[in-house]
Amino acid sequence: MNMKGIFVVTLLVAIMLTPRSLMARQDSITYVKHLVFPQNATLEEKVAMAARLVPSPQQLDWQRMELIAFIHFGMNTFTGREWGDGKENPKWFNPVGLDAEQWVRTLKETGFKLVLITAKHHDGFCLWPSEFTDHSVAASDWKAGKGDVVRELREACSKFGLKFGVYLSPWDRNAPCYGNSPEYNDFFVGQLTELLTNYGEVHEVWFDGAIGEGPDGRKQEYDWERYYKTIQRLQPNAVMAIMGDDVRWVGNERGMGRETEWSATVLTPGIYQRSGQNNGNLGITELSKDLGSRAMLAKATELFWYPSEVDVSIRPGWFYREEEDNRVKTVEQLMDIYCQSVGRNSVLLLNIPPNREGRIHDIDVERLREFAAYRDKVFAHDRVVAGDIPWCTRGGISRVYALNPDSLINLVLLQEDIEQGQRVERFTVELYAKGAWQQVGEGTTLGYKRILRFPETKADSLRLTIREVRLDGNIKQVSAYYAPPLGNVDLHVAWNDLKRTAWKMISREPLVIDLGETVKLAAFTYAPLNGETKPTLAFRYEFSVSRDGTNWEEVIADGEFSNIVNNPLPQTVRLPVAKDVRYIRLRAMSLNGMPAQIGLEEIGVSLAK
Ligand code: FUL
Repeated sequence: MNMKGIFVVTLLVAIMLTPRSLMARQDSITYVKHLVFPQNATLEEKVAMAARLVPSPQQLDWQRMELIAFIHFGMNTFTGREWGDGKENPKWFNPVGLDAEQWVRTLKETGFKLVLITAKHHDGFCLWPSEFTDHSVAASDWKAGKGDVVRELREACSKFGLKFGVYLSPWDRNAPCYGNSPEYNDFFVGQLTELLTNYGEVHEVWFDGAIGEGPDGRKQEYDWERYYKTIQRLQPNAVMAIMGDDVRWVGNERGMGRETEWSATVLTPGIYQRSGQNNGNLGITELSKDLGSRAMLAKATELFWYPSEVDVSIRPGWFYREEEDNRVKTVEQLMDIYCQSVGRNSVLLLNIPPNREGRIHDIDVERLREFAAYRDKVFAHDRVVAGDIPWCTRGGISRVYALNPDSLINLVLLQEDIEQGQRVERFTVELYAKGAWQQVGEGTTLGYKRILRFPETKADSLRLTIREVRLDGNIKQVSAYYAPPLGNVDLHVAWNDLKRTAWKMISREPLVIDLGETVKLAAFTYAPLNGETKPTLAFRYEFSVSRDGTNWEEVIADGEFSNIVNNPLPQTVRLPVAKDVRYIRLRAMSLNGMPAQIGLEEIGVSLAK
C-alpha cells in the first residue's frame, strides 16, 4: 500500500471512530426479545436501549393474528363444573355429535386466526389418547374409546387454514404422581411431547399458572426450564404463553387490557428462577398497572419483549353450561372487549366453549357472526387520506391528516411499527371541526394497535401529536372510522328471588342467614361484590340448611367456587334436591386457607318454581 492509501485508510478509521458515527452504529442495534441493562446505565441510556427492544419473529406473527379462539372443552362440559377434581368417571365424556369442522368453519368465517384447545384441564382428563394416563378419551365410550378430539381439531384447522395451539394444564388433579416432582415432570414432558410430536405444527402452547397439592399434600415443583426446552426443540415456531416467556397474561379474565400497555416490559416471566427476586425488587406482579414506565426502567435490571394476551370467555364461565345460553356476551360487550384488548396493544383470546353434543351452540355462532359483521362494517371505510404513509418522529411534533370531506367519525386507530420497537409514551388526537381544533383523545402507549373511541364528530382533518417518545417514534398507520351505536341490551340476570331487606345475618363466620320465611330452596348463588377479586373471597365451602336455626342439614360438604379469584362472577350452586328451609349457613375458606369474608349482598337464593 502506498502512502496515499495508508492516509485514506487512516482517515476512514478516524471517521468511523468519531463519537457521532459510534452513536449512529449503536442506534441501529436492536435487541430481540430480551436485554440486560449494563450496571450503572443512566436512565437515558436505559430508555434508548428499551426503544430498541423488538419482538422475535414468532412474537410478531402472533401479535398480527389479533384474534385467537380459545376452546374450553372436556370433562367439565359434562359435569357443569369450572374445575374438575380428577375423580370423574371417563365414561361421562361422550360428545356424540362432535364436529370440529363446525367449530373451525365458524371461527374462520368470523375472523379468528388460531384455535387453542384445552387438551388437558386441571382435572387431568386428556382429549387425546395419552399413553401416560388412563384418564383420557381412550377410556370413554365416545367412539368406543377410539376418538381423539385433538386430532379432529388439528385436521379441521389444516382443512380450513387456521393455526393451532394447545393448553396443557400443569396442575393435574388426577395424576397420582402429581406432587412427586421429578416423576410428575417426566409425566408432563411425556404428555407435552405427544402433543408436540403427533399433531403437526403447533403455534401456541399455553400453560396456566394454577398450582395445587399432590394427593398427600406434597407441593409440585414444575421444571419450567425443561418444558420450555421441549417446546423449543419440537415446535420452534410456537409461542409459549402465560407460564412462558413469549406471551404474558394481561392479569384478569374480564377482557380488559391496560390503558398503558408496554410490550417492552420489566416483568420477568414466571418460568425464570430469578422472576421472584426480580419482580419482588420492583414490587410488581403480572397484575400491576405499570410494567414499563420510565420509573420502572430506572429500577429494572433487564427488559423483556413480553406482550399481553387478553383471555375472556364469551359466556360467564370457561366451560359450556346450558343455563348460560341466555348470557352469551352481546355484540356491544364483545366490541368493548375488542377495543380494550386488540385496541390496547394486546391479542384477544376469546373463549367459545362447545356444548355437550360437541358443537358450538347456535347462539354463540350467531353472536360471533354478528360481531364479525359489525367489525367488517366499522372497519371497511377508513376516513383518513393516506394514513398508511410511515412517519418517523421525535417528541413534541404533530402531523395533520386530511379526512374525507365532512367525515363523521367516533373511532381512531393508531399503529406503531413494532418491528422497530415500542416507543411512543404519550400522544394526543385532535379533530378540526367547526373552524377549530378540539382534542378527542389522548393516551400513553400505542404499540401494535391503539383504538380510541369518542362521541361522534364531523371533521375535515385529524392532528396526531406525539408528545413523548423513546428515541424516534415510528408511526405506521393512522385511521378513523365510524362505529354505529349498538342498542343497550338489558344484561341483568336474576340470581336472587327474595328481598334481602327481610333477611337477618345471624352470624358472619360462618355466614348464617335467616331468610325471614320458609321457602323451597333450589339453588344459592355467591356473587363477589362488584365482580371484584380480593384475597378474602370464598373458595372452598360447606353449605347447610335448617328450618329452625338449630337443627342443620349439611347439603354440600366439600364445595369449591372454582376459579373465583381469576373470574369473580356469580357462581350458582344447585341443591341436589330442593329443600324447605328458612336458615342457610355457608362456612367458607378463602384460597389462602383463612376464613372467607362474605357479605349478605353477595348471596342470592333461587326458589323452586
Ligand atoms: C385459568 C384456569 O384455572 C381456568 O379454569 C381457565 O382455564 C383459565 C383460562 O385459566 O388459569
